Amino acid sequence: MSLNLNRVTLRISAGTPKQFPADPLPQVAFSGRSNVGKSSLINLLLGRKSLARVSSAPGKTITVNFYDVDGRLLLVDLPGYGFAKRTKEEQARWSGLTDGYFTANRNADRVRLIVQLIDSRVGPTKDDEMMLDYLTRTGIPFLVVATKCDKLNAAERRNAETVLRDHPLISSEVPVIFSSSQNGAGRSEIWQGIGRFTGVRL
Ligand SMILES: Nc1nc2c(ncn2[C@@H]2O[C@H](COP(=O)(O)OP(=O)(O)O)[C@@H](O)[C@H]2O)c(=O)[nH]1
Ligand SMILES: [Mg+2]
Repeated sequence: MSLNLNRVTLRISAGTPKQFPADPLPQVAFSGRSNVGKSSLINLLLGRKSLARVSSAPGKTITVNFYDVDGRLLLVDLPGYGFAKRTKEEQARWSGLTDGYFTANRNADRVRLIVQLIDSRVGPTKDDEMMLDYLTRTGIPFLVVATKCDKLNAAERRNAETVLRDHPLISSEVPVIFSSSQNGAGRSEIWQGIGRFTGVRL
């Protein structure tokens, strides 16, 4: 049976790793800088306008949001990073949740794929590079999604492709997909990647 995208719910907005769901569904997590377009991408993938909150005040909420897709898959919105105005306390909360997700998670073996978002206009920031390095060390497969590609002209797009493709922390087997939540670019390729790494039939 193919995935029914009319059956999507926010399972939990977890403020501590203890609240992470314990059930054995495969998980796909979305990681990226605050404001990179994570919530917009999740909405695009799920065909919803505002299931995941799209914020104009980035970095305000530090939670891990689990979306149950048709009882067969969890899409996980990780808290954004690179938010300059965070206090030490907020930064510690971010680390606790992120480390908790990748290591202390009872279901760490259910994490099948990380979708690492990078703003296509900006390219990898120092924080993105730290995350790419961290992801590489977890050994969990990841793909790179270059967001907001609707804002690039053809020359900028070619340049962004080269920068990402040639980046030392993005090896040649890592897919790089350009996306736009405005015009839907990348949606089917990202779903294909999710299907391939989770074994879930789309
Ligand atoms: N032009 C354009 N803007 C986008 C795109 N994706 C997100 N945005 C805008 O970027 C801002 C941050 O998006 P959001 O999804 O909340 O980012 P998050 O903090 O990573 O979850 C919002 O103003 C969005 O409308 C995109 O593909 N194209
Ligand atoms: Mg968000």
